[in-house]
Amino acid sequence: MSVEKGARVRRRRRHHGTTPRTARLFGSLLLVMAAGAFTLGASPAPGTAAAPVPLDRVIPAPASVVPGGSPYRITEDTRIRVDGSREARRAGEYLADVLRPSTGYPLPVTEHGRSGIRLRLAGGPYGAEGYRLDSGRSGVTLTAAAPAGLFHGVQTLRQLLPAAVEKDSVQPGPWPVAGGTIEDTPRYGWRGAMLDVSRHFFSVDEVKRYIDQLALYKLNTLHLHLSDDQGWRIAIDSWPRLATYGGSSEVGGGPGGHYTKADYREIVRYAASRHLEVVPEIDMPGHTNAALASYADLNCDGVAPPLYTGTAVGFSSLCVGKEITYDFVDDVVREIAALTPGRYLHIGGDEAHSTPHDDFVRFMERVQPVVAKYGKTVIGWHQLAGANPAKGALAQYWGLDRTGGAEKELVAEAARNGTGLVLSPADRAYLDMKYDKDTPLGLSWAGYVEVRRSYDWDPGAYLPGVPASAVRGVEAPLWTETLSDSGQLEYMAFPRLPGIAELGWSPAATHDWEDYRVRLAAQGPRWDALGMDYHRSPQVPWS
Ligand code: NGO
Repeated sequence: MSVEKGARVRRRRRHHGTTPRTARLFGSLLLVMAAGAFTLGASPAPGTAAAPVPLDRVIPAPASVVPGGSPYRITEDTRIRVDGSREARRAGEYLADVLRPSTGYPLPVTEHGRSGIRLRLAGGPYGAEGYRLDSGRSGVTLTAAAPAGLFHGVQTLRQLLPAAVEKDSVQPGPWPVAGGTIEDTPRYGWRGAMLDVSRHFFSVDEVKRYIDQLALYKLNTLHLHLSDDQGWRIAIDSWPRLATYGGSSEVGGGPGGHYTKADYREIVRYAASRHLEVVPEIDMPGHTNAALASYADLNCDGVAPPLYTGTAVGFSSLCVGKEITYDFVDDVVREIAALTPGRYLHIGGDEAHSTPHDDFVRFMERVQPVVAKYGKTVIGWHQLAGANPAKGALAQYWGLDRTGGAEKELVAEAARNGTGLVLSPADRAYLDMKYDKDTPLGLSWAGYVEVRRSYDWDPGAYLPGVPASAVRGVEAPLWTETLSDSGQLEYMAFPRLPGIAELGWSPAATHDWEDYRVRLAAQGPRWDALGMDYHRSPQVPWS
């Protein structure tokens, strides 16, 4: 359990935003005002003893919320009661790990006793990820049909407790949970986040920290962009220089780095413990300078280019006409598939500007069967739609609202022919776009993307001519040309990531910016308590 605790999101230095001192002073003033308001009879602040967090103040918005009845109060006598299953016990231990540091209560995880917090796996209409939460005077019961559902239910329970529950030192409490019932299942099966560990390398602990943040909002897919022009980040035994040389730098010329196979397995294991499936990406045939620099033979002219530390795109290509290219692809795909319990392997395919179109099509026709041979399903960036996607393949759309009709029509046609779509429109879902002109980090090639813009669209109706059933979900990519530590990742991901998570989870009928921004504001104190950085967007009514 110690590894798990070590990776819990911890307090860290802030890089941006309001000066902490002013914020604290303002915070104490608010506290005094809130206390005053309470004695004067005005409505008390949510998350206090008198007013628990309202049952619907959750992100992603649950499918159904029926508030009512008395609240439950977690006390030093509370037990976390699990059924006999290993999975319920695991979810119970995870919940205990979240609650113990801040409450200071023992919270034993046990199969015995009556009241308390109860976690049970049972039948019911909750599918692979849904759950039901019942809260009343004698306890809170989470019911799910599958382990991931219990885990997501635990995340909901977490948000129903006061923000101070996220702190890692004992807080005064009290710890009420509003009464009522939530029934909840996700809209889409693919709710992803992509992390680019190639442009800048991120350590296993940094990736775990991000995984914990994704889990808060019920995301279930972590797509790792493991190779690009600037760095190859995963050890491949049959081509060792990919990692040792191709991974030895990054944007700006820093030392880079790579994951050993043991490191990578640890990321996969940790993600699975948070019910996230890891999707590895090897970007091909473009975005391959790090590989081309590592092995001269992979180049058409037999000459290895130097390592690249800039941020241009579209200049590199594997040599489509050489057989060794396919030996390389076979070895890489085989070794990565062997490390991957998940279903998918991402083969990139974006911005192959240095690969003639016919070669691109030829390359994809040879490479997709290799992925299938090693038991995985292909996903590629949406340019795959122009190259005969394999049966069952998914395409990840990253165009813009203003992207031309011809390109969108190509994607729609593939979708009508059975290619599933994951939506990551760059001017909505890209977490590396600047919020506005003053954002100190990020890029702006897709425009500025403030919080409302990233939230206010419907994945089900986004691409014209696409059958609703073709949309498998959404994903928020975080490219790291300008980002090199966890604080910077957080500043760009929050507060936009929860919005993409909500688009992936919540029924379209719950979509409402005015309601969402209030729920989003309530997350701020949680991120403060977790020591996370975030953008204090003027569009959000932070308290
Ligand atoms: C594009 C490009 C990436 C960049 C990113 C930056 C895709 C799929 N290819 O998205 O190489 O890093 O933009 O926003």
